[in-house]
Amino acid sequence: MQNSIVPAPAWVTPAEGVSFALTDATHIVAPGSAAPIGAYLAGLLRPSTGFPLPVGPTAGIAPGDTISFELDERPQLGEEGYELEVAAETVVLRAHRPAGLFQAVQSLRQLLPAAVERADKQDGPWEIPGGKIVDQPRFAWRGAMLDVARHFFTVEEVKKYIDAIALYKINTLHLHLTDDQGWRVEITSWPRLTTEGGRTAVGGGKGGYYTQAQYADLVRFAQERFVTLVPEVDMPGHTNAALASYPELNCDGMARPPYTGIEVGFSSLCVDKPVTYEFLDDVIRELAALTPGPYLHIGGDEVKTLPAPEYVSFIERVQQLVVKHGKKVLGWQEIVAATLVPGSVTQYWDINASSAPVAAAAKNGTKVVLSPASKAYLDMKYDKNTVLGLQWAGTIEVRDAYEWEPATLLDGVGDAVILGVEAPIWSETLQTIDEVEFLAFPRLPAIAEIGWSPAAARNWDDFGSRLAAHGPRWSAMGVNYHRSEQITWPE
Ligand code: NGO
Repeated sequence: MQNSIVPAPAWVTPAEGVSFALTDATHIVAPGSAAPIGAYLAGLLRPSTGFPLPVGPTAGIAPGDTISFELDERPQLGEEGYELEVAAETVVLRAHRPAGLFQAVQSLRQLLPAAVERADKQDGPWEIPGGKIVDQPRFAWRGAMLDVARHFFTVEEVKKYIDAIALYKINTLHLHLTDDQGWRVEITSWPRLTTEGGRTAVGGGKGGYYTQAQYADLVRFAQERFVTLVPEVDMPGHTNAALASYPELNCDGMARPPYTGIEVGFSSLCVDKPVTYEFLDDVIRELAALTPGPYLHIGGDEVKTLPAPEYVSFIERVQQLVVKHGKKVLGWQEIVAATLVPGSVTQYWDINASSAPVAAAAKNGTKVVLSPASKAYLDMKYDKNTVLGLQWAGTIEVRDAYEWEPATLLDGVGDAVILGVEAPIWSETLQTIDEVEFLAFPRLPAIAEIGWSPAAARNWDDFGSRLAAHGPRWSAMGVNYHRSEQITWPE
């Protein structure tokens, strides 16, 4: 099984000379809770192959020429592990949980020619190399983050991004929903947040926001792809859009003017006013109700205008609101200054700050998601000639994004306390999803492999040659990418 699967599976045994051919007689067998995943696979394969690919609970009278989904009893495969066996007559995808079957589909998909991703009918043959894969993730959290606050991205654009990240077994999409320049999710009890605070964007563009119905639609779309949405409402800083929408949220009772620049650190909620906590109680309650996942991200980064004790007591107060509404707290690394409730998670990002407080929090049980800005911030330029993106954490070529090891990144933050890795894209310089994709690909797959594959299976040369095969796949999917000179692209 010669393969270019990204992230690299844990264990692959090729069966030389064996292959399975997808034909107009192939059936998909997907009983019980595997049925929606069978339907998802059929939906991926039908447009380009033109085959009918019926999906049903049993193989019927002709057991050959089938792709079968099996949920099995063995818990060893965990939440997302799977086995994929490709023989001449059958393909079998096996997992303990539906999420594992979904991840198996992503591997299967990558074993087919890139043209399978096209939206219109293509010529075959559609051969899948024979062999067996046994695979499971290293880390539970493999995330991407999209900043929809600095520039707004529509529901359709976000869906396209979800489809592209799911191909790399990314299982979390963190949406940075609010910032100085815009508030992007409807809060029905505070409508001006979006009707006023949603109208701006960096550079003075028209902004936009998701109604709760649209947000719920995004949640559902992501769930169908086993991606959990993590909503972030940034606080107490990065709040100018809220401060511009409601005068009472300001200490002086005066609404702030809208902000369309890209400075950070200047805004803060008024941490002494009771109305601030009534406001946050409403926001957190409404967001929690929209969120099936366990985490709400409270931001907490870069508050330059508050004395440290006020910041700490703010975070400690807000975390109680998150708990009250049944969720766990996630926040940028600054929140570790506070005493966090058990089960909280912090996100490391700031390479210029000491990581000792993060290590100390980890020692006390706070888990860590790693997004080191100099490796995982996909809004950094590839090199000095990249037109899009920022540069404050340096430039990040594909190899830089790939060659780092989570367990040795920070002293005192080892495998046991690392929940996973996440690749953020901040959108100060990005106006279209095309531009987002340009920065995400091919670096996002590098971060995905760090999060999924066993450390011992990772190797730059091997990754580079597998990654090259994904260029034609992105072209077929209509996904923009950077043709990095570090990769020998096939076309
Ligand atoms: C920082 C800052 C963001 C910027 C981003 C740009 C964090 C957590 N806060 O990361 O507001 O958009 O850098 O790279």
